[in-house]
Amino acid sequence: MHPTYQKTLSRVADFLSKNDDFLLIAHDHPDGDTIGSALALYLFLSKMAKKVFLVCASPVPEAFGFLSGRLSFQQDFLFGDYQSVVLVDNGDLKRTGFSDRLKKYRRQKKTIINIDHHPQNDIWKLANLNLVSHQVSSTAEIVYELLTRLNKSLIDPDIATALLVGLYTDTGGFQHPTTDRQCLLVAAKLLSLGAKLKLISENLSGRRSFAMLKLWGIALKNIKTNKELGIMTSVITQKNIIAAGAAEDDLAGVVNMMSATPEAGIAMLMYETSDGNIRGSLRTDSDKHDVSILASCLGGGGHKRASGFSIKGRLVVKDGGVEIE
Ligand SMILES: [Mn+2]
Repeated sequence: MHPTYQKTLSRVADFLSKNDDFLLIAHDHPDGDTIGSALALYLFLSKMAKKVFLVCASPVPEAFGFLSGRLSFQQDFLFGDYQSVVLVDNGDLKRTGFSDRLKKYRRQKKTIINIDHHPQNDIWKLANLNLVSHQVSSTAEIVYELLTRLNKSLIDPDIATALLVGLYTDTGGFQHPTTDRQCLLVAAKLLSLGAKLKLISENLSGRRSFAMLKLWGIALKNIKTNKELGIMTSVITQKNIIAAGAAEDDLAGVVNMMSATPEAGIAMLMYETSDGNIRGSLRTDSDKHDVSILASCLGGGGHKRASGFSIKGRLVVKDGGVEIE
């Protein structure tokens, strides 16, 4: 690992042990990595008898209901109450859901720590410490190293399970190419600390509701391929979501299923959100493509193989094609 990373790891560990009061922020529309990593940090710092507040601007999806401590997530916080902030897996400032308050914290010279594995972004300037590695599968891997540095004996089965959720979800259930030796080594260590892998896979991979299957059916029916460009797309409107009795969260996994087909160099799923936006998820299983470039053209971002964007508007299906209005 890079020497600067190791140095920052020590500095962050030092800061966490010497200070007593932290606001932890998971990104909005949270995934398993931000939820698991932030929750693990929350449970761990609470065991160290620190004052910790855990926040995520969006509700935590029901699928994560099996995690103990999940109810500790709050959707908002009081500005004046905290001395330092830890951003976990946030990717960029907008995704924190609290850009303005974080900029104010910065002006008040409060300490902001950024723990992440996303590409460099606008948080880097704002944060005092950037504990970032691009070589890891997930932010949870970084948090595991940090907690080990602080006091490994405090990692109990609940904390280990939360961290394993991060590794598991960001690697698509240990299937993406980011599932390397280091990732599996950390996963093995988490298992020996009591992490419950079966509980995770049952809740996050196995479980599909009737509404979810109905919605997937619509998404799969709407698939179109452009052979020249090697792009496979599908769309879901709010009407589709309502007709299936489903929720937006139920679409998680559809785009991965699309990108696994040999015809799809790139897979893209666009769906309407209830607040008048169109969210796009992009995936590729091929080294030849970098979907984060495509996502950033549309004001979004992410990783080479998985990224997304959000734009104002709605989807209009016309003559077998789709337009954005
Ligand atoms: Mn992540």
